[in-house]
Parts: sequence; structure tokens; C-alpha cells
Amino acid sequence: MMSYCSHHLLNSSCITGGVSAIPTTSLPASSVKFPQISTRGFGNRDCVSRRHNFQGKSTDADVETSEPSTSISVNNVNASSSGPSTSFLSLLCPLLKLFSGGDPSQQRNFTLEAATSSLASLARFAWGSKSVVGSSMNKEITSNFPMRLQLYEFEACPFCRRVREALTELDLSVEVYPCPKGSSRHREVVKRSGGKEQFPFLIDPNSGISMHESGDIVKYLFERYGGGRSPSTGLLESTLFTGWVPTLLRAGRGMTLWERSSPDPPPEKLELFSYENNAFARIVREALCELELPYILQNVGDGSCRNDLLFKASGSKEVPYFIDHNTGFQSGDYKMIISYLFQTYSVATM
Ligand SMILES: N[C@@H](CCC(=O)N[C@@H](CS)C(=O)NCC(=O)O)C(=O)O
Repeated sequence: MMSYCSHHLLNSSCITGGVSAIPTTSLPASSVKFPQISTRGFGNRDCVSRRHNFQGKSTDADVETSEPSTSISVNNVNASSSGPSTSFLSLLCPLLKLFSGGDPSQQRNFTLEAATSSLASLARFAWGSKSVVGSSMNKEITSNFPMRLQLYEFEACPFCRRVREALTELDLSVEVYPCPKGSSRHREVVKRSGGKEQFPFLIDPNSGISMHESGDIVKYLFERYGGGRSPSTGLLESTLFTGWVPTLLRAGRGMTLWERSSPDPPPEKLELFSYENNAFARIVREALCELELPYILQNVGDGSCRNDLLFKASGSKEVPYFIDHNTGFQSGDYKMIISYLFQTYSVATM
């Protein structure tokens, strides 16, 4: 039996594929293989608040099974506020909710999906596509700050996108806690820890800092994890110009909780190799968000120090690559991944 070691950068939390029956009803018989067969190859390749009482729990060395501690100190390092332009964008999300794209579990027109997501990638130019820190520097930074960042966000939010782009560029692996509209599990944590329901919200267990405001988060991340670099040119300003375009093109996908999503997260976190501006990885992240499934986001932009890890897991360097440590399912085919997710993590099948 094959085992997969989630040894991201440090050591391991090895999970042996060994779970049997997962309903696969509406999938073609050949399309899902459990638990140990990698389906890569079918892929689409083209593309908180007690001060000083922080309890960081997860590290790169472990794949956490529980929700993060809520007993953390709130410390917004910069209190810069949003201007009128960002306020305008904040209004866009609720507006888009009005025409968000129907039942995400239903059969989709994948040509349209791929086209709209590819256009969304074009709109974001090169942001969120490559690592801007050298891999040796990244290894050094990671060993100095071994605990994984925790990001509370939702896929369709343009401000969250800016932070995810920075994370790809800084080659950081994070725990993502999706907070789609209509959900409460992770939103409660943000409310308790940050004092308000606003996204993105970052918790850095390495420093005990948590913060709202995407611009502040990006600056903080570059300062702390970017080896002194400033945020990439245009990254901070770009949200206003094209940050909302993917949200529009994707018709609000990755914004709202799917009504039949399972009420409880799986015991082991899911794991996704992705980079922010990959058109197919975006579609998988949207599904994870709509299902409110926490996952480890292994950013593997161009030049990432995580390429070897990805290659070990999948035999290829292409993203997306998804692993469910609960069942042993793993795949590099975005269509298969989303079918799997909506079947496995719906109320009907849990
Ligand atoms: N200035 C903030 C704006 C953040 C913001 O407005 N986020 C929206 C989503 S696009 C939000 O949290 N809305 C509340 C909600 O979704 O419940 C930032 O840059 O982070």
C-alpha cells in the first residue's frame, strides 16, 4: 500500500491510504481511483483575545486535525485603513452574490469554466505566478519560522486574492480556513479573534500577530518573509484595477457556502498544491471554499522550493494537485477533484 508523506519542508505526518468506500455515484467509473492511485496525467495542464497568550498549534511538520486555537493575541501591526476605492470594492462582493453561479455540484460546462478562469488569470497578469524569493532564502526563512500561517478568506474576495498572490510570490505554505458567505465555522473564529467579520484575516503563529486589512497583511508578509523585499510592483495597487475581474468572470464562484456541504470538516486537513494565478487550481480552490473545507495550501509558483515535494507526491511538477489524507484520494485533474469534493463532502455522503 502506498503511503504519502506530507513532509512539507520539515518532516512527516505520513498517512497510509486505507479508506475504502467513498460514494462515486455520478462519476464515470474510471474517473476516481481510491485510495492510492494517483490520477495525475488526466490533468489540464495549460495552463484573537488574550494578549501574549498565543497558542500556535500547527507547524509545517504536522498536518493538523483540528481547528486552530482561538486563544491568540490580536495585534494589528499597522492600522492603515482602506480608502474610498477599497470601500467600493467591499460593496462589490455582496452585489456579486446576487448573481453567483448556481449549484456548484451540478454538471458544468468545463470549456466555459476553463475559459473564464484563464481570462481571470490574464487579468491578474503575473501576480501570484512565481516565487520572488530564491529557494535557498526560502528554506532559511522557513526554518526560522516553522509554523504555518493561517489565512481566513474566501476565494472570490479581491482583497483575499491579493494576499494569496503575495503568499505565492513569497513561496509560503499556509493553512486556509475558507469563510464563504453563509458559513459560520471559521467566521466565528475571525469574529472572536479579530473582532469583526472581515476578510482576509491572517494569523501568524510564529509572531503571535493577527491582522485584518489586505494591504497591511501583504506589507507584513513581505517584511517578515520576503528577506527585506518590498511588495512586487503593482501588487498593492492592482486590486483596485483588476482584482475584482476574476470575481466577475467567475460569476461569484468561491463566494457562498454550498447548501449541502457537510457541517463538519474532515479530521485531517486536505492538501492542495497550487499557485494563485493558475486557472485550474482556482476552480479547485473555489470548490474547497464553497464546501468550507480547511486545507493546506502548498504554493508552488514558478521557482518554488516546493517543486520537489510536489514531484514526489505526483510524479509531475504541474498544479493543481490535490490530496485527501482522510481517504487516500489524490488527483491532478481539476474536474475529477471537484467531482470528488462535492460527492465526498456533502451531507448526503458523510
Ligand atoms: N480594506 C479591506 C477590505 C476587506 C473587505 O471589504 N472584505 C470583504 C469581502 S470582499 C468582507 O470581508 N466582507 C464581509 C463578509 O464577507 O462578510 C481589506 O483590504 O482587507
